[in-house]
Amino acid sequence: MKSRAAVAWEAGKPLSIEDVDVAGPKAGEVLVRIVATGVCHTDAFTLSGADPEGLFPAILGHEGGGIVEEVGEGVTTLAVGDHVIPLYTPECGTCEYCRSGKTNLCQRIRATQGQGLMPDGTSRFSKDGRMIHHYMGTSTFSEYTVLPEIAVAKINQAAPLEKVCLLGCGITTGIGAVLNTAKVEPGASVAVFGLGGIGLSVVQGAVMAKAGRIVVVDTNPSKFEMAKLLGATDCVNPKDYPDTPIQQVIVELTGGGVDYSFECIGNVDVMRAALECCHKGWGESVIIGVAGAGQEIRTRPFQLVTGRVWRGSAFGGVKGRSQLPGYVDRYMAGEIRIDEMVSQELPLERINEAFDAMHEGRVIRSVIRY
Ligand code: NAD
Ligand code: AHE
Ligand code: ZN
Ligand code: ZN
Repeated sequence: MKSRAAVAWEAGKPLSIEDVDVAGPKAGEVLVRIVATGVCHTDAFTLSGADPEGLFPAILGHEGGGIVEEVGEGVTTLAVGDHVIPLYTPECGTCEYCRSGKTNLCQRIRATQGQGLMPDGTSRFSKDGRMIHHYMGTSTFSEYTVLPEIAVAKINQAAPLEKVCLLGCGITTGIGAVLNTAKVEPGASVAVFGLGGIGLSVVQGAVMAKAGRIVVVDTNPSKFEMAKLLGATDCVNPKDYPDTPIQQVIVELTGGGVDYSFECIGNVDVMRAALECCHKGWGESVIIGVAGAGQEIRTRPFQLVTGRVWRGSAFGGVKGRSQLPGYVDRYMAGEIRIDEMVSQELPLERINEAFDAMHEGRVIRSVIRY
């Protein structure tokens, strides 16, 4: 079949709107019509060419909501008409990782997913006979996409897909990093570096965890209004302290450092500051931001010797098939805020404007509606 899609033909170039060919679902796969998709900074990161796993041509996008249109042979847990969220972190339930009880990082199809292919080692996308890669196993920048059954979460049919699509990455990642990875406790102090869709969702998660002080840090002060609305208590712009390392500013502000910090930018220097603004003896820093090829983190080992802990979090530690539907239900119950995070809706034809707006810091999230 034909599908409208935004194709990344090469790194660093705008996406190109095309009619691509989509092959039907094979055994264990489903065809999904994407109704809406968010644009996450990770899409921009890969498009920039900084992603060591970046492959071109590809159809990017990993923050979608859609409806199952066709199921392949042997699919038992999904049916035509189901409302779903594609999962870049699948959940097979049977691999060593799924059974460990220690991680959400199912590895069942990770190898082929990283090669931009479906589990059988081939792509369902092409244009004029030229193969186009999948991306993160989701490719939500195509109106029709094919997904492995284990990479699809079935959700409440009543949920608005143009909002809950953001649970496909940003909002779940931020909230989950607080609740699952850091396990922030009531009264704890928190610092959040970077106030995009991820950082603001960390703020939201910190409020859900009943954190005490929530210090937010961004070089773009226009982000502070939304952060305060969500529950931030202190806003810090590093540009206001040109002569003082930002970790020192936060240590002084909090009388010794925070209990938990979260890096939501992808900047390795900020990752260091986020660790070093943590309280001696027990402070924990969670890296969420994704850094480019060749980038490495540094600190004095003494920072860890003296009790600070460095962690990372992918998709907020959330298991997609079993736990994401509950996030949708919590949104429907008014316990998770999404609507405020949608700064603009755009048709697919204007998707490059969403990338421009993100780079210029004018939006929290843009949502593409097909
Ligand atoms: P975004 O572009 O919407 O937001 C980034 C924010 O960081 C912006 O507000 C920007 O002003 C701010 N910022 C940039 N440089 C800064 C600096 N030096 N000091 C302070 N603030 C600074 O991005 P996003 O979509 O929220 O994504 C954030 C990061 O999280 C990206 O690296 C993305 O790839 C990553 N990410 C990771 C996961 C995961 O599972 N680990 C999931 C989603 C996104
Ligand atoms: N491909 C990159 C890493 C990209 C990355 O870290 N992705 C996150 C999700 S970001 C969503 O916006 C993730 O889940 N990683 C776990 C995984 O298995 O990819 C690189 O550096 O190679
Ligand atoms: Zn993302
Ligand atoms: Zn698994």
